[in-house]
Amino acid sequence: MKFPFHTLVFLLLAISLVSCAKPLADSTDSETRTEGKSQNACKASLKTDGVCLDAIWETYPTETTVGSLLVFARSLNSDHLVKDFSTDLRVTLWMPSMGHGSSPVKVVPLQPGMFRIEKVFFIMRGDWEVRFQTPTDRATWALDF
Ligand SMILES: [Cu+2]
Repeated sequence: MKFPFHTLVFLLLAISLVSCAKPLADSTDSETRTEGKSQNACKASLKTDGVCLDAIWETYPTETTVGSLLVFARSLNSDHLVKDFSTDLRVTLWMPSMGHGSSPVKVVPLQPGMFRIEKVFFIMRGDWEVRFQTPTDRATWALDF
């Protein structure tokens, strides 16, 4: 069975248009995602302090080894490090579904606005909270381990 020539041209054109349209749609999507990401990167918002706590794993914990977390105090209004952020940051681990904590972590101030949270150990798999507390505010980062 043969198609008329103009049908073939039309089909090829349609296919090329579809294949062109996809990357364009993808790039629009990824731009939106990138914009959203900088907001999502705020793991815990200290709204009274006006500080967003960004956190990245330096070492991800396992069921038998401790992890460490780098925490950056970023201004809620800009992407700037809050260089006078209180060094009196307290951090605890909590499993909300079962109502228990874990062993104490160690908060190491690296420079104003930057901390390393050491000895992060989750004693079981499941839902956990990293609870941040300053003298004037508190915030929680919920995660699955
Ligand atoms: Cu538990």
